[in-house]
Amino acid sequence: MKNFPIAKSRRLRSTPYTDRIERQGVSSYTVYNHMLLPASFVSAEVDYHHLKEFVQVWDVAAERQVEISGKDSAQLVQLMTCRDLSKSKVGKCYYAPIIDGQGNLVNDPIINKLAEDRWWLSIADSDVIFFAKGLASGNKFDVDIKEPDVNILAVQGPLSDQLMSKVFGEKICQLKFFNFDYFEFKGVKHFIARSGWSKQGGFEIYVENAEAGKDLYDYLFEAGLEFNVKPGCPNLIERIEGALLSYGNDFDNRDNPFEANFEKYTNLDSEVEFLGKERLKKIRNQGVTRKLMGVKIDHNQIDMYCEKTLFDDDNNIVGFVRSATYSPTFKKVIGIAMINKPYWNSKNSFKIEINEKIHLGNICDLPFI
Ligand code: THG
Repeated sequence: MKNFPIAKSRRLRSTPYTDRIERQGVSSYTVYNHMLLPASFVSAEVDYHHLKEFVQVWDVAAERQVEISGKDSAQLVQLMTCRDLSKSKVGKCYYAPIIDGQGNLVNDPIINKLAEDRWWLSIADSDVIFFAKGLASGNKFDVDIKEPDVNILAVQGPLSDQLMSKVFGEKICQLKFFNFDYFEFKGVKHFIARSGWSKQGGFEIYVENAEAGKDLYDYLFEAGLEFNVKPGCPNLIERIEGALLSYGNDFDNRDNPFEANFEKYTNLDSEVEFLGKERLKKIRNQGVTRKLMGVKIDHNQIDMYCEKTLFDDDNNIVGFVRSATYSPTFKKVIGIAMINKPYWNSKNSFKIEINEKIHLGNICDLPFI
């Protein structure tokens, strides 16, 4: 299928770093939260090998923040997620599914607890702010809800501790996974978490002052020369291998948290109140009839513009591939698929049509690596 350039406008928002990544050679964009999100620089495969060996700086400003503050903020945040936040602590980040009244998924943000009455929901690609405002109005909550101008820079890759300690000082190496703290660069304090949408390790800098952020961006490349730093972005190959899920690709509002393997973040036995709780208890008791699993396909190329159906030998539907890519590590196509229960045994094989030809594959557990 032919690719087309994307027509920019005010509605398709740029980031404070857009002119920089364009100078550095961004080669494709995707759209995320109505904002430009880089999708490749050299190529997904070249970017992938570099990410696994060195360190990259990513413009992930499209991971927007929904700030919820005020007297009833903790109650509203808890109402939106099936993860029990009653023992949550300031300074910690919580990966937490957002659920609607039907028990279906709305988003999968990282929830950052800034204070007992101030939260940032670092959202995936759906309009959580209107969901939050609707719930606040309907419940007459005393809260303030806004999208602050926060533009995240992620530093990802095995050399990220070395680069970050050179810029922010040794202390940053003590920061634990999914914790945040404030670190200074040129007199400006930045909110930094040890997190990021790769399995290679790293940090996310929640830049609140765009001018200071651009200065920091440039310095990361200057200081990173000795570590072979390059511009990068969330990498399709790396994130599928590590099974980092993507709302809108792997799961969406048709799916519940059990189907999306979010049991770990679904707490139905505590006292906290959230949307869809009774529905989710029913689903848990009945058990789900499909869930996300891995697939490996004996082929070297796949385009994913829509779900692709998997069939067994009798042409029964096995499931649907939702994300896939060629993996240079496995030397075949790997993907994340919604698999029907009769086929959960990971030895099952299937047929799939790619570019009018039938290929064979088999089901496997996630993650791949
Ligand atoms: N960072 C920030 N905001 C984000 C993302 C991010 N918003 C959008 C999107 N990514 C949200 N989705 C995810 C998905 C997975 C993870 C983080 C955000 C993730 N998962 C860890 C894993 O699967 O290994 C587990 C985390 C845990 O168990 O606590 O990191 O990347 N700011």
